Amino acid sequence: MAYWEKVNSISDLKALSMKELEVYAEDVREHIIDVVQKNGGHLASNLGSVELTLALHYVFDVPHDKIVWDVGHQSYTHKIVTGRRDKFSDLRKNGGISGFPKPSENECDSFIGGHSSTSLSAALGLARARDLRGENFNVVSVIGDGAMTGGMAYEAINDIGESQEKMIIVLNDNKMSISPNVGAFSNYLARLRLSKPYAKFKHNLKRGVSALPFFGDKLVGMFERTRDNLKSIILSNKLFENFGIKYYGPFDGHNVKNIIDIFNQVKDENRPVLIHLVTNKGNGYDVAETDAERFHGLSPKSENKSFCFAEVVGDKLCELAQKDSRVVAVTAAMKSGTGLEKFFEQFPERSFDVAIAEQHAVTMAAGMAKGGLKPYFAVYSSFLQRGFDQIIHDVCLDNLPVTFLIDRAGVVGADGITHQGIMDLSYLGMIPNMTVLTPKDGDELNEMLEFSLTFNAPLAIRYPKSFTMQYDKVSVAPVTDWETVRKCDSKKYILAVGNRMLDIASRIDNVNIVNARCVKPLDLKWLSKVEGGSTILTMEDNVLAGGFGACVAKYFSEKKDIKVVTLGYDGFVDNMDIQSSLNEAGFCESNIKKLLK
Ligand SMILES: Cc1ncc(C[n+]2csc(CCOP(=O)(O)OP(=O)(O)O)c2C)c(N)n1
Repeated sequence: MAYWEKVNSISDLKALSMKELEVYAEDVREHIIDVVQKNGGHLASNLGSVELTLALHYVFDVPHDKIVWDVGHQSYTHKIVTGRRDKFSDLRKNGGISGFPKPSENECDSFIGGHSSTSLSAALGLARARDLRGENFNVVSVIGDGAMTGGMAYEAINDIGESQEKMIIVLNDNKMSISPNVGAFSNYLARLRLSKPYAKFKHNLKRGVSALPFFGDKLVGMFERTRDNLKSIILSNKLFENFGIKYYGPFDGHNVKNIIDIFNQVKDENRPVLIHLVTNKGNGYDVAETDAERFHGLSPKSENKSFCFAEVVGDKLCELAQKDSRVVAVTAAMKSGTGLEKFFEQFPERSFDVAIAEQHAVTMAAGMAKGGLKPYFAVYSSFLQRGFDQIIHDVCLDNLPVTFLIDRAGVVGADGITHQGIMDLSYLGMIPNMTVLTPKDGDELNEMLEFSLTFNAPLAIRYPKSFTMQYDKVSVAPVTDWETVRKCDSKKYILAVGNRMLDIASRIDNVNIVNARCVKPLDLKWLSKVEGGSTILTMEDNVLAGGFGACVAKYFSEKKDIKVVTLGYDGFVDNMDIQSSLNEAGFCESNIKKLLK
């Protein structure tokens, strides 16, 4: 830990020699391993980006220069060197530092991160703002090969290439998304990587000749032209250059000295440039290097093991696929997180990983449904926000039978504000033709999946990562009807949405508890029976605006003798543990009892 304590600021970092920088990189790596093993977090991605981050900070000056991290899950080294070293042990803990770039946390985080493929657009925006305001600084986007598969990245490249704005794109190519990267772009990068020896030769040659007296610059010019010709022979497709973005690489992304040289060479170029760095995900930690997928994201040591909805999904989808050949599964680079691994093994020809492309996944699934298949798109709630228009325009307008299996719904804990799945009931609830179900446990999810097979319209089933208890089955009614799980002699009712809310509600005495498992459409039969003088409390792991409670309140808006109280979130939830998020929103016994009085 020789340099961990000594490097207190970026100027300390810049004062290190190349040798010292290499030792410091190892210190940083050890601390990252140590903290992430306790607190959870994105281990492999961060181990792979230590050197490139140190090199960036060695050459550029934040916050004057702007570094935009794509997804931002790989920004731990950046956090450590930008004044957050002493808080690093509280990574991803409430009151500690976020696992993603967060401008409100530190001025060196130039842009929010969490969702993939946004950095090129954000960086271009910053560059345009800089120029229009007559300012002078560098803008650097750091984007992974996985994040490069998202549609926004191509929209940005299209714009960047034409605009010719001065900006630097660092492509961190570790051949992996969470799983091994997929798609034609990934294949293209593999071809570029094969040209590696050439790139090294080119770099060394250029450095050598530019040092020659008198003729050095001319030779460099000649070399540049020859190099471009050579390159067009060696590389059949100069994708970036054809888009107007100067390409350099591929280079070894762990050779900190070389990367510093490269950044120094390009930082004054007055046009968009892309530096292609090849890195190892999990670099320097054997187990993480060998199994980068498992070490992509670790859960905190303290997390209690409960039942996983994703496992139920995996098993049941395989069963459905056995009996119905129309069943196909779609993921946007989240095969393991959403429970589809088994399906991918058993039905490879009916499994589709479309890369980090949620919008495309939605419309592609709509096409599959139109073509006679029964697609299931398994996706995290917050990432499905990307496909909002596609759900409206491509799925629901034509009433197509696409089933959305929405995992990580509700508050998510340590991933924090960018990953909360608390908007889906609102944005799905407002779309005509969409049906929205929320299971109370694994058995009910099975029932809903069974129901989905014959349901011939858009359907969303939303659930958090896990459930802790299995409820008794009390109703044989269809899953679109609400289920009274506790009946008592009272005119007070809790309408609870999903397992988390039911778990909390079941701790409250003397109140009727209803499993409001079909959020859309509302169970009008049940609602029409509510008598005057009743109090209804709705509970949902979702924002209040446009949510379930808002719909129930609207239903009763004319009935002045029925009191409706709604519990949910007021806005963004900036917490990194689930219990604090629930408590702060008032999902605790004392508050619920007060509201029911
Ligand atoms: C819109 C969106 N979809 C999915 C994810 C989940 N996710 C986080 S990191 C990641 C892989 C990113 O791969 P890459 O950019 O190559 O970075 P690496 O982890 O390999 O360094 C994915 C799919 C996300 N953050 N945002």
